[in-house]
Amino acid sequence: MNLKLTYFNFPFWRAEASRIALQLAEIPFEDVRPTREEFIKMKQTGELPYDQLPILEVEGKIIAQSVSIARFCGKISGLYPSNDDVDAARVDELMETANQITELFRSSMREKDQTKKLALRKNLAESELPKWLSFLNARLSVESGDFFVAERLTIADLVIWRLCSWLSGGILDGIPAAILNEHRALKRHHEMIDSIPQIREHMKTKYNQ
Ligand SMILES: N[C@@H](CCC(=O)N[C@@H](CS)C(=O)NCC(=O)O)C(=O)O
Repeated sequence: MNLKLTYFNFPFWRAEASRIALQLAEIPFEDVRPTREEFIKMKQTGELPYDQLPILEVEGKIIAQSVSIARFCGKISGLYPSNDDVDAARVDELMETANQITELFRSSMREKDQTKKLALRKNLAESELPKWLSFLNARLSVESGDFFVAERLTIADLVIWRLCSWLSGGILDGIPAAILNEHRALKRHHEMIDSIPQIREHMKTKYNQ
């Protein structure tokens, strides 16, 4: 299968979960990482269905929207439940939740005034994120296993792990790096995925992280 995955050169969940799923399954793909200027050109040429990244090209057909791409990559990589519709729906649920949490940042990302931006982030750090991270923490505990769904690694684990790395990476103004600490199951999950040897090696090689 001819696959070309296009996203910026950073390990955000929107593409990184799919990149890692394909890599773990040893499925070759073209890993395209455009600069901002190249991204603007892509928008001008009309090749992005929603003027956004990531996109995945499969045999010449374009798929957009991170969750659709992750679901597709999860399926072909064996990281999406194939014979249990409830487990599959749980994976979808978690990826939609990652999207919803990410969207909480949209207005503060766009805010140019630093004081207003920090006020928006304060609300995220003190109210919205603790609430949503508690929800995720509780969903993890439901399974009483190490993974979110079906007691094995799925694409949802990779998505939530990258989301949590972003939230606790100390790179978001106004969001403390300790944001995960209260959420014990989620933090344990994050450390567990982070220490899977192939994932560790990938993060070290690609991003020196
Ligand atoms: N709903 C889209 C959102 C994608 C998105 O927000 N992509 C960002 C990068 S993380 C982007 O393309 N930003 C550039 C822009 O919107 O101009 C998805 O799920 O993929």
